[in-house]
Amino acid sequence: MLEERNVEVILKKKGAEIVVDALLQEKVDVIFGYPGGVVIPIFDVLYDTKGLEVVLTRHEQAAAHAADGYARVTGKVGVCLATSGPGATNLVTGIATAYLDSIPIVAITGQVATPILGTDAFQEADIVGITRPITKHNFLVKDVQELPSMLKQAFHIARTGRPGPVLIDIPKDVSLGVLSNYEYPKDVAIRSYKPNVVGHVRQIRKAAEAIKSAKEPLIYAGGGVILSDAHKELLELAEKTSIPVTTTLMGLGGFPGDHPLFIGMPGMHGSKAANYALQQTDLIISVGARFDDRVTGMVDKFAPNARIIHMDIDPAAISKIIKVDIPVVGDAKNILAALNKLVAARKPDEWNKQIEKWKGKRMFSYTSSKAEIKPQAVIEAVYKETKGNAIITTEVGQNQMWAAQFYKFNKPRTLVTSGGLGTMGFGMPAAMGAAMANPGVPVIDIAGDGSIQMNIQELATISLNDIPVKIVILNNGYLGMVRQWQELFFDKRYSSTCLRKGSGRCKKCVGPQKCKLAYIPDFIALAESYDVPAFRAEKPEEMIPVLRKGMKIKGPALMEFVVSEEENVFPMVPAGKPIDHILEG
Ligand SMILES: Cc1ncc(C[n+]2csc(CCOP(=O)(O)OP(=O)(O)O)c2C)c(N)n1
Repeated sequence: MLEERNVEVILKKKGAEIVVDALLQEKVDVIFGYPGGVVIPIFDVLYDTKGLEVVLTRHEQAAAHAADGYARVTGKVGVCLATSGPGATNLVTGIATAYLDSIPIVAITGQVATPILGTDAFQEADIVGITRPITKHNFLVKDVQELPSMLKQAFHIARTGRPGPVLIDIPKDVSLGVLSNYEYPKDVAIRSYKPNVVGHVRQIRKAAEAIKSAKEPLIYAGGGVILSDAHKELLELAEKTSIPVTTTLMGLGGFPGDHPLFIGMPGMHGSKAANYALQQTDLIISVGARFDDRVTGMVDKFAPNARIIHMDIDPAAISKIIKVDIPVVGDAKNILAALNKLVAARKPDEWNKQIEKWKGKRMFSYTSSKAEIKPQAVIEAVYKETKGNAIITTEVGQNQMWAAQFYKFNKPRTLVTSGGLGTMGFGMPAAMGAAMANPGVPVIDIAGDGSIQMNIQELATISLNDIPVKIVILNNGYLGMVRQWQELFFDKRYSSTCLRKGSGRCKKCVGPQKCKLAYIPDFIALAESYDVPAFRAEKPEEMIPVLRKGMKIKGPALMEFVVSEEENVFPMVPAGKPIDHILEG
């Protein structure tokens, strides 16, 4: 295998060669990066390395998101590479995004040479210091001797336990330094880092007993189910016990979205059924979910009647926000497999009937229109056209919530979204990573007109590398989600949320209906300038034809849907309120 990948077994290697050899040994097949003075040695080695593709993004933030998207859809470690100083700091948002969603990436940064470290040298930034709170671990390599071991540790830490981003900062003299007895370590032993993957048997038994005695149990699953590939075990538990399932935004796809036991996601824009069920249940079976405040609302009023079983790989997540009764620390797949053997079967009963009533015919609804394109209708159409066989990435805002509500995620790793950090500009670069990892699978970025502009330069990357990403822009002319909050809680004072020409200086926004200012940019002209085919739909009857045109294209395409400007995301629980205080629009 190694020969095939062009790895020469020689003992004497330069630091830069060691970095690339480590990538090959870790089975990395694509990295996303941007060059600069101190990383030229590494890019130079990559120049003629076979079996490892390098994608030049147009911004380092996009490189980090692309590595993240690649990791989310494959379960493998994504890799990005940037130069020192501004290159490294441009990675920060991408690293923090991966950190909050527990995504394994290794970020490699160049650094100024060790003798001038700490002197405010040209393009020097203390990236190890800057990223300490947003990485699972980070390394500054001070000597080429340490490089092989630190690279090995970086990959090991990123992918084991609760996954997360690891940064490795390599000064230029280390990349150029020579090691005469190089060997890539086979194993790592890191003192004080031993993630517990097998849940404690006694705790699992207690969980099984609690499930048996519960009258109104509810499964609450999060991103951990997807990260640990525990979806089959989760399905088995739910079907054996007939317990309804709610998944967080990060957990969507971890349980089939069209399954009768699925009751939607909970929280701020969650389904009524999920929120009412959480408020009434007497037992929450939490699997790899972390009780984010977008889910709990007011913590003191959250799930007042419930005992809580919390299965999580990270002991620090237990009782961090909500006090837990039965903690089970370990890998969700292992724990669920053990639990499934112990748990008693349960038939649907009054509780299931009650939940069916809350669920109603449709978990989410909207008023359709013949006059204007409704954003929700676009998402429904995307689901219909793809039959659910696509990877959906999102930007952040209303577009993200409508994608979560109106697209049914039936398989794990089909939704790629920035849940924890809520990073606008995430979707298109993440889609690049997802598409590179999954040739042949349609990858669609659902975008807002604000978010897409945060990394719009990546149209160049998808165009020049012919990465077949489809971009669906829901253009409402506004930073919609913020405008929604201004409408509901700030008396329609639309301060700095209109994206029209000249609007930045409007001190009194007259509102979307009356405003006659022109919209810029012209997304179609912009995409075409990057040689990306682009289509616009302005009326409902244009929606399906435009979608079909864009989807039919082999390479990348952009589809803009001019949607109704004042559409809001409902249901909505106002921030900080108990989750059964639901606004329905
Ligand atoms: C980098 C970043 N800056 C600011 C925000 C705050 N924010 C959340 S949603 C949103 C509006 C998004 O607007 P748009 O992309 O047009 O999407 P829409 O809500 O209209 O679908 C903003 C500004 C954010 N999440 N990320």
